[in-house]
Amino acid sequence: GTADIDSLRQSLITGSVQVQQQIIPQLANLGDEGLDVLMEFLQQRREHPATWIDGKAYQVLYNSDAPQVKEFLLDCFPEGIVPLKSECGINYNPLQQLLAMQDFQAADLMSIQKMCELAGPMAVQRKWLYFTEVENAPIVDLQTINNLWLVHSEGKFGFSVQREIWLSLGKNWESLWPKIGWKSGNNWTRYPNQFTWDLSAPKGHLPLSNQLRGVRVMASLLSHPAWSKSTK
Ligand code: UYC
Repeated sequence: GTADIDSLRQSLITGSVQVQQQIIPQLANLGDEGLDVLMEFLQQRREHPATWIDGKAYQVLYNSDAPQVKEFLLDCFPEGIVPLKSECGINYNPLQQLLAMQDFQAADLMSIQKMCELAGPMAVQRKWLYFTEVENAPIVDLQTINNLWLVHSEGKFGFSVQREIWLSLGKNWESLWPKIGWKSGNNWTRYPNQFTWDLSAPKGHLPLSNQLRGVRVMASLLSHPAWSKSTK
């Protein structure tokens, strides 16, 4: 009833991240009144950079059929909650949509596609990257891709997450692979079926970088100035 909604609304606004995480799905199950609270919540937080809690609330709304929600999103968040900044006119909305739907497998492929677009038509045709192309990728674009992953994965997935783990392991690749679920013992995780395409995956599991041509591309990516504190 109304009392439940009011107390959930209060906890959503004032609660810890853990509390908020539990309340969002409860509101999602309460029909129009729950959706109203989630819309109000997103609206009120829009001055601040989106967090993964905003991501959770947005995902509920994005996946709702309610006409008033569709209108609200078109009005207030036509391109999602992460600013889709690009230095070279790349459209990141397809990536934001796949992540909002939590289709991590398609989002992973889309990320590779967008990284190739960043590098130019040769890379788009080739469908993979040289490490020099990654080195030259614009900071804002990489941050946009990364922020989309962070916000839509409870902060679990993204290049910056992989970088933190890699740094914590002294940049040791052989320690990184099992930690992020890309290798088990002597066996590489096989693409695509052995990867975990949901939030039960280990931290840093996605997005993938194919290691078939060696680690230099991923080394360039994780060393990119996009992730150094001073530029953020
Ligand atoms: N694949 O094994 N991967 C592909 C990964 C390796 C291989 C794509 C990641 C090891 C082949 C993605 C891992 C290896 C293809 C990834 C992984 C290997 C392929 C699709 C764990 C063999 C077919 C996009 C490190 C021992 C395509 C793309 C080709 C595809 C990702 C084999 C995203 C993270 C060393 C044969 N693998 N990949 O890049 O290029 O094609 O022939 O990393």
